[in-house]
Formats: sequence, C-alpha cells, structure tokens
Amino acid sequence: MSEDTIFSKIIRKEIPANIVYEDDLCLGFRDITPQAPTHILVIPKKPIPKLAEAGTEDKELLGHMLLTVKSIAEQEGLGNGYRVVINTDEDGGQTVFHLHMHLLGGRYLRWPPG
Ligand code: DGP
Repeated sequence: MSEDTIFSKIIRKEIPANIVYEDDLCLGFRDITPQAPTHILVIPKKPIPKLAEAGTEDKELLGHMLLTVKSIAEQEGLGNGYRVVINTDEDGGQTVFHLHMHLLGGRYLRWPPG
C-alpha cells in the first residue's frame, strides 16, 4: 500500500498549489522550488509511489501523462525546447514518493545532470 504524501494532499486540495492543468487522471502544478523559469510537475491521481512500481496496467496512464507534459509545454510557450525528468528512488534523487514527471524549460539545460 502506498503512503499518503504531500502530493496526495495537493490532489485532494487540502494544501494549495499553483495548478496549471487537471483532468480525471492527472494534475499539473508549479514546483515549489523551481530549478528553471518553468518547472511544472505532472502527477497521476492514482498514488503510484515511483516509476519502479508502475505496472503494465499503467501503460495508458503513463502515456497520457507524457502527452499532458507535451501540451503543458506548448501552453507555457516552451517552443525552444524543454526537459522531462522522472527521479526514481534513492539514487535517482526522488524525495516525494508519488510518481511525478518534472517539466523544465525556459533556459538552456546542461547535460549531463549532476
Ligand atoms: P523529486 O526530487 O523528483 O522527488 O521532486 C519533488 C519535487 O516536489 C521537488 O522539486 C519539490 C517539489 N515539492 C515538494 N513539496 C512540494 C509542495 O508542497 N508543493 C509543490 N508545488 N511542490 C513541492
């Protein structure tokens, strides 16, 4: 069973967030500690703790999230490019254990990340 996280509270509107997109399956909101001029998190409403725990039954949901990231990037005017990141587990630097895609843009993003 997955634990309740700060993101579950954002989904339930128990704590505020700057929401930029919402539908039945996912939510997009601005990251509280932005690492780029545009930094948005897209999360599933289903409480999947991390990518490593997603299953084949989540295939459509994951595809939907990725296409949602794409449409938010268009909405945000990121025509020059952007980066999509999923930090996974300890070595991946994950701090909130509710699966999320980071959408980063609005500046040149170096590679590789630290
Ligand atoms: P990660 O390290 O990949 O688990 O990223 C978690 C992100 O979540 C991190 O960039 C900061 C963001 N974050 C944490 N708590 C909150 C919150 O309460 N509100 C918002 N908007 N973002 C949060």
